[in-house]
Amino acid sequence: MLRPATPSAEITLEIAIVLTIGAVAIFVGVMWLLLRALQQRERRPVTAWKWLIGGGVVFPVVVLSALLAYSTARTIQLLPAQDGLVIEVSGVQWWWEVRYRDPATGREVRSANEVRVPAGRPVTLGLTTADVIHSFWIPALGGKMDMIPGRVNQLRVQVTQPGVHRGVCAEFCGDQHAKMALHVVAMVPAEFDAWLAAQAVPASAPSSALAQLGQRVFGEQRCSVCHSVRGIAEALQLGPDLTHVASRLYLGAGELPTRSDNFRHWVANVQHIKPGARMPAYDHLDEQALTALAAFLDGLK
Ligand code: HEC
Ligand SMILES: [Cu+2]
Repeated sequence: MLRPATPSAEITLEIAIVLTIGAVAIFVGVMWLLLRALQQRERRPVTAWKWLIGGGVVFPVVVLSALLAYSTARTIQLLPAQDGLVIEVSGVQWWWEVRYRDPATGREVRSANEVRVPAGRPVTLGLTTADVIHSFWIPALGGKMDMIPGRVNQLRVQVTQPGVHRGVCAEFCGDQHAKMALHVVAMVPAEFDAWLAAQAVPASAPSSALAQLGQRVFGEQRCSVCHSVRGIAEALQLGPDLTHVASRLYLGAGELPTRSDNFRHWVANVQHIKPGARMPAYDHLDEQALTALAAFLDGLK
């Protein structure tokens, strides 16, 4: 929050600072008057009315009206311009589904746990949920918005500079609520366009023998009931789309950095890493099957 990455977050921070300084100044003033009053022995009833009217009516009306006018004027500037780019983010126990539209074909491109945006361009995030109420909160972007069943709430953001910002679910949503992080990755616009075009492409068939074995294990173990790998397996979307899973920064909603050994660790120990997660652990698989699965997943760049 203290390092704002969007113009709206800067405005929010400025309002917070002004209000805090005002509150502290008034508090110190009141305490000073209180101290003076306690020290004063003699009573002077003549000035009491002045204090009541001045300090009790005139001062609060003037100060609160000024602060109201200021914060209203600033809050109106919070909304960036509307732009064509819309990204849908859906909260799921306990991860985030992210959907883009491919500008070339108009088709939907699914990803997870990571919202990529072009820096400097306004983006509208359509926020909803697949199950219970979640809350989308990226402190550096300002604003926190609930994700409510059957509704799409809009959050408009414009990230100034390229960079990565971490966020969390800010509404208790069950067992693994605390392990439900997501990242906003702001990219140079040209890189973003290239990235989105690459995400829209289906997964390519694995080339190494190990990864090919991994793809077989993926089919045999029925991972494809829950996970789509576009071009290889179509699923019910109960779990994150894995078409380009290896190109994401983290696995399991911010739990593990994406690395080959972490794919293996995740698949075998998901119920230790995120107890209660809606994916069974595959600790019964042998070394070779796990290594092959990891090679297959790691190839999904
Ligand atoms: C019953 C549905 C289901 C099955 C079957 C399933 N998964 Fe999952 N998987 C999930 C869910 C749900 C998540 C998200 C868990 C979370 O982060 O809370 C997940 C997450 C993952 C992730 C992390 C993805 C990311 O972007 O964070 C990987 C990798 C993964 N699964 C691989 C597999 C593999 C490999 C198999 C088969 C051996 C498998 N899954 C079987 C539901 C399933
Ligand atoms: Cu949540």
